[in-house]
Amino acid sequence: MEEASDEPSNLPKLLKDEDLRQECKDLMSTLPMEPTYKLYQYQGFWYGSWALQGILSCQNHFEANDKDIILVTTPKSGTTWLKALTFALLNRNKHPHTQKNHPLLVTNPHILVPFLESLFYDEKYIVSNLSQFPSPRLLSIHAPYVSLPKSAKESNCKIVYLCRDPKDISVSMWKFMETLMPEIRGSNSFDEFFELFCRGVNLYGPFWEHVLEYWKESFKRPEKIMFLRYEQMKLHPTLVLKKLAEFLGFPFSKQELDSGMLDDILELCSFDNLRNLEANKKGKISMFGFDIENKSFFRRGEIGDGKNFLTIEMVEKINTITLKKFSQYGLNFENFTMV
Ligand code: PAP
Repeated sequence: MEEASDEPSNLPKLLKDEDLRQECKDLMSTLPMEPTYKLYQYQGFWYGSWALQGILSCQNHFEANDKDIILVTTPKSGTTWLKALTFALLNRNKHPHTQKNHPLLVTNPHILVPFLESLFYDEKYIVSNLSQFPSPRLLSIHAPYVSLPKSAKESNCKIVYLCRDPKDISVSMWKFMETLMPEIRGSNSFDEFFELFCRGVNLYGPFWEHVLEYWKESFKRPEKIMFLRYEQMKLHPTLVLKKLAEFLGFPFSKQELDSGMLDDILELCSFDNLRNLEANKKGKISMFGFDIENKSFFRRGEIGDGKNFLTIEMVEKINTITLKKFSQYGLNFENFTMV
């Protein structure tokens, strides 16, 4: 089996807003803007200035090749988990799960599988480094399908798409934002955020359109796009990991399955294991314009936690939107058949 991506080095230092490139500033001045969180609407979806610059650079400069593997997620859908699982899966020969200093034991998954938007924030970095990633390059992005770089759509690179029940996403996103921007805490702040979320105005929103684009594409090109839900991963982790390995062209052999390797990888990447590692309890990672504490990627890791925070009215509201947008496409987060 061919070996896969290992740790990329020298991740770029983030620039500040005032350092945005002129092309991005020029574009921003023409785009609709949401003032509370300073989001800009580009190609129908909402971005912070830093992500917008990253997306523009990706669109202009990223050249996907047929061997690339790109993990696409709606924010707070389990990106960190999917990164860990895919990294462990692809590197299982080079880094057996038994390895004492396995990269996942000492490094946050977001370093091992970087976001393209974050890499492309600094064009200089990308030109010099991305070509040096080992093949297959394992990368990630939050971009909607419409804004993916052309080469990612047209090449035979594989795309694994992950989303999650929007009730849980809305709460997970809010809790994450509170850790990044403590100043947003306040009695009415979540209500305002939730209203905007329901109107599709949030990072990489509208959530429902983001999901539907990939859902439809996954039927048109099932060999290229694998569509996953966080809930499937939680309820059927063994089956999902097996299918993921097959989809990516790195299936588990009978011998590997008999040895229990699949369960070992699941254990390595489990919420409790990753959350309790020093590498994830401490330290920060610079991306998307923030210094983000590694521990903020590990909060509850459960299905249905949104209901503990949302009012009955909020649950009804978001369920109604989801039903209206998704039911005609046979898509939901409660009652699905496995991949
Ligand atoms: P990102 O999109 O900003 O990278 P992402 O990793 O998608 O974040 O979201 C974090 C969510 O995944 C958190 O959900 P919660 O807020 O509802 O708790 C986090 O707890 C959960 N998560 C992280 N790692 C795992 C894991 N190994 N297994 C299950 N869930 C996980």
